[in-house]
Amino acid sequence: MPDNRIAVLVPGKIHPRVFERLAKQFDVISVDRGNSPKVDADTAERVRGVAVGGGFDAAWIDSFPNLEVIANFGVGYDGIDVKHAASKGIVVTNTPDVLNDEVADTAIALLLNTLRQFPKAEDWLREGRWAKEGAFPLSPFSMKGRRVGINGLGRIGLEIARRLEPFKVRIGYHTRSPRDSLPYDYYPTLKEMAQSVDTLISIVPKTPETHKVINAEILSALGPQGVFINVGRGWSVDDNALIAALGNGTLGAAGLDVFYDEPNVPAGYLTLTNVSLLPHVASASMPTRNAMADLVVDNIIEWFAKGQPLTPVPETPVKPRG
Ligand code: A2R
Repeated sequence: MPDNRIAVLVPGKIHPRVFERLAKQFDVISVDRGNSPKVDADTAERVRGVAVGGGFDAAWIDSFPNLEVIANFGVGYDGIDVKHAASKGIVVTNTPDVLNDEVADTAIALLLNTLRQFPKAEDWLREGRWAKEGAFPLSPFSMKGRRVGINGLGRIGLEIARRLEPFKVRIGYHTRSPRDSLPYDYYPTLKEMAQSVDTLISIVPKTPETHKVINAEILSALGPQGVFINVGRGWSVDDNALIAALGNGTLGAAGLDVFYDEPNVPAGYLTLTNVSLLPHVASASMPTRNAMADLVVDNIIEWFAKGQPLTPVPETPVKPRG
């Protein structure tokens, strides 16, 4: 029997809860990722929604003539050609807020791991070195007395700042527009901030303006006692400059959860001992990923029920469904 329900496409892998919930009320069409979608013309015509965890470029958008909504799994939607979607009246949604706490918690954990070398200390214990060789070496850095600058003080950046307050560190931030109601030091440029702090946490989106903004000049301004933490996008970092700065002592240490070309991590990081590396796990807990999955599905449900998704991105303002 033909499925007369609205067809929603899922390209590649996505959280299983998205599938389960969508399948209750939509005809879910699962396709492999690749250069172009492998679906017949009839199916392509029937697709009116997309739930996606990776990219969805202009060619994919153009493959579905009746597409109305693209629901992205994640707050960063740089993999979706939103400009093209907007030009065709297609709404794009993301999953803001539901991951703020998890990502902010991870930023603090990564900062502490980087400063105090806890992963290495655990290895020391597990490898039997504590018993054989004695105490783990003292960590060269500490949270005490740090001056922290946050590059990006949006939903997640603000949660990071709030978590830093009880550590009694000085907190500043750089964004394009100051948030005057907040008690933190504002820096109109990233360079001025890097010159004034010794700890830089980056949580900006991937945009043309944020490409490789963490460069040799910024790292050198942070200095040998300086620490850089990235939980935003690898896109914002000049890896060659960071690897060189960590290797020659221009910068003290770094903690990275995100990389330029995931899951490929530049080999230069792997041999350095003053960098703490995570495989993009900032939001990766079951409760938070479930909440993100729910928001993806709820955006699609709300769009088709009411013509008003819960969390459209600003580039695709919602016009009521005709
Ligand atoms: O510049 P503003 O005032 O629009 O502040 C935003 C800041 N931001 C920038 N700061 C400096 N230079 C830029 N070129 C620039 N572009 C954006 O980043 C704002 O404070 C922050 C982004 O905040 P939200 O849009 O609330 O994003 P959220 O939820 O905090 O997530 C940030 C990113 C995602 O886009 C993913 O790439 C990653 O975290 O997971």
